[in-house]
Amino acid sequence: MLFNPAIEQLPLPQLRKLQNARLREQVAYVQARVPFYQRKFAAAGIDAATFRGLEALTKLGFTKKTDFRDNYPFGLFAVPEHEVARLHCSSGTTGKATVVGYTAHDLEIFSEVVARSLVAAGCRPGMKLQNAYGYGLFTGGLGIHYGAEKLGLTVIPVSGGSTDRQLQLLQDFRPEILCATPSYAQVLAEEIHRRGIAPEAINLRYAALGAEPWTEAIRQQVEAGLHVQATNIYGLSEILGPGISQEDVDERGTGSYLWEDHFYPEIVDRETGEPVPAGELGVLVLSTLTKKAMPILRYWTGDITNLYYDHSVKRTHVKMGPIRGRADDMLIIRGVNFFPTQVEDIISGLAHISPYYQVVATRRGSLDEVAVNVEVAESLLRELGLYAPLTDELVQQHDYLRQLQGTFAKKIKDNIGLSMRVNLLSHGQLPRSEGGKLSHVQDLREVK
Ligand code: DLL
Repeated sequence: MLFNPAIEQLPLPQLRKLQNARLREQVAYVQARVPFYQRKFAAAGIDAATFRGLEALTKLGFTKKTDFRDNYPFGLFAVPEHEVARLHCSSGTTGKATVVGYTAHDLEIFSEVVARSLVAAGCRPGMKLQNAYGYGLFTGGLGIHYGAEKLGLTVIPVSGGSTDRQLQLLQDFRPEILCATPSYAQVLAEEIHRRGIAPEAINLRYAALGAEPWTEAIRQQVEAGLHVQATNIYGLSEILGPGISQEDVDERGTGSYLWEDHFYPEIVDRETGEPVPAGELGVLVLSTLTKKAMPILRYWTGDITNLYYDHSVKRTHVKMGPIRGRADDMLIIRGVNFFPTQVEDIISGLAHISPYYQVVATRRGSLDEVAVNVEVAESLLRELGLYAPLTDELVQQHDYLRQLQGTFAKKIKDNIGLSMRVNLLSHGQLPRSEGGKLSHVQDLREVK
């Protein structure tokens, strides 16, 4: 089953034609309504009346996160405030929130692409979906919620956290689908194992995981622990929210379909901003083609990935590889480039370490120093009878924790080639944003 076969299987030449027409319309729309784009177009010598569509797109320059901050809160809106039906925010754990707005029409499209995504993830009308993405200003909760309703699912809007309640509902309501961040899905899998909950007690079949980078190793753990088929769902508030791209459950590991009729993707070189050769890695840049409240052209997502067409498959839309990191997350430490996902790969091979970690870079004199702060699995601390927040002193007093710290540091050194200090923490010690995410990198060095 496809949610919208006519569009999802639209032959490429027609899809391009549709994108071209929509892009030209969107360019004319922002030129008439958004001072930020009026200024940008004037500076680049662009006029909607003569704009040639996709082939001229790169002339537009980029829209960046700072443009949202500079126009806080409503400066990028293309409609009067009373036409905005909903507001969301993309809030990091630091800094001013990024505000995004939607008209009723935008919310319809939001639900449509999420419904398409959920079908690709394995959902069928009549199934029940437990939604463990945070409800609130974060786009994950409500975004999935309305798409699931549009598809005809029964939604269990439990929101993030409260592991006891999540597990209770999984057993009592017996949903077939779980939507959660991959790290929270790992926590649930671990708790099910620890509590000895029998596989038959839970009826899950599918999990749509996203909102943060994850790896094949995490997929295997979640699939084995929750007895599901786990797919990737990607999105970002500035462009919409979840549902910009989604992996098909039968094509797991081959990339996520990006819904090209509403979002036009490009991959550019992180240094030069120029398009990279087809299929190569670079920064994902997205343009909205149909948004009314807050149309955004050439948004620099900062997410590193690649795009390719896979002609042997169910849909015609382009596929996006997994997010390999963020352009601004990459750290150069004593000359070595590394992405925090490399630390994540090591974590997924270690018992008793949770997926919650943060890499902190500092500089002492002219020397870079890196610490990895990571939360230990709750179950281990309970076994050790440790209920107070972990401190280095406590870690040194417990042989097992000291060894765990040493093993982790050694693996980092062996695999990444850098010495990093490992700080073990208790669950909840690292700061999370409202969406339950935590930023995996903090670069506190003065000279970058
Ligand atoms: O995280 C929207 C979302 C909600 C997506 C639920 C999927 C599921 P933001 O809070 O604006 O929006 O954060 C967007 O999160 O630029 C990526 O860096 C990261 N991200 C989102 N999905 C994925 C994914 C939501 N599947 C930022 N894989 C994006 C890797 C992801 N990173």
